[in-house]
Amino acid sequence: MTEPVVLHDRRDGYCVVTLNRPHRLNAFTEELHLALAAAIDSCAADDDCRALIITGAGRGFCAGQDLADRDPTLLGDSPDLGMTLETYYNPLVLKLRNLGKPVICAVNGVAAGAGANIALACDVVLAARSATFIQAFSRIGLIPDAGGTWWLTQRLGEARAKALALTGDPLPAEQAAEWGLIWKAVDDHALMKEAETLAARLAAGPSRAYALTKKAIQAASRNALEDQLAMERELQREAGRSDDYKEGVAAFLEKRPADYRRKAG
Ligand code: LHQ
Repeated sequence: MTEPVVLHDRRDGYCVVTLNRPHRLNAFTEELHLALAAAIDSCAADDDCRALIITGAGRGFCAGQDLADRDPTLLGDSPDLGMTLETYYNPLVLKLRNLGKPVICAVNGVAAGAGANIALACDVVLAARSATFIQAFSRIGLIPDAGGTWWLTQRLGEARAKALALTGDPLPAEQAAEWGLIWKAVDDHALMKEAETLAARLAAGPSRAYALTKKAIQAASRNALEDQLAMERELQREAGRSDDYKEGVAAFLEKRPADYRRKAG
């Protein structure tokens, strides 16, 4: 029996999705794209899944596009990589950004090419101290994709974005955290424990507020302050009408922990 290319594990309140092509450092094939998209969709549809962890099996997180896979390369003399992005990578980035639940990426090892940029599309990125982020594209005559030109420029500024993209040099996890590209670098052996603790904590939190927070923060970079203030007003109006807000305030006043996972009613 062949191993599934994506493992999907349901825990109490959250899901763990593991890219599972370790012999190829979990590089993306068409099959992996389809399985990952299905796993994220299943998390989206599952009310008991309140947070998602994405990680990789083996010593790498993801080496980007599988350069030996049929889809992008065997399209004759003039392959249309734009079509590959349009069909697989761009929808994946938007699926992660639009998922109304926190997505934690546990970067367990090297994250290269589109593998680095899919990690950076997640909401909270934790990385093993030994992991590196490599904008490997320039090594093979491509430009950063899967949002790479956006994440790097937004988070690091043009100087660092350009140097990382043009050189393709590995950025160690600790440096990535110091520069604000990711949330945190943690000891290798502690990575999954830390990701799971965070996922459990977020799964117990106010899920509606998390979804709205994600939406507002993602809109901030394209909004003028006035527009962002207006958006906060609308989203806060919505949050203020939620059961979670009622529960949060009641718990505060009653000096007890809030129970956001209770069933309404
Ligand atoms: C791989 C790969 C890989 C296949 C390691 N493919 N086998 C979008 C649209 C359409 C098309 C094009 O691309 C894109 C976006 C992209 O992602 S472009 C960027 C694609 N990725 C890369 O260029 C990275 C290629 N990999 C590497 O540079 C190295 O493998 C890194 C630096 C990630 C890790 O190096 P090492 O730790 O030394 O590992 P390794 O190179 O020995 O890799 C282990 C095995 O995995 C090896 O196979 P083997 O049979 O020799 O054990 C590699 O061939 C295989 N592998 N990446 N992307």
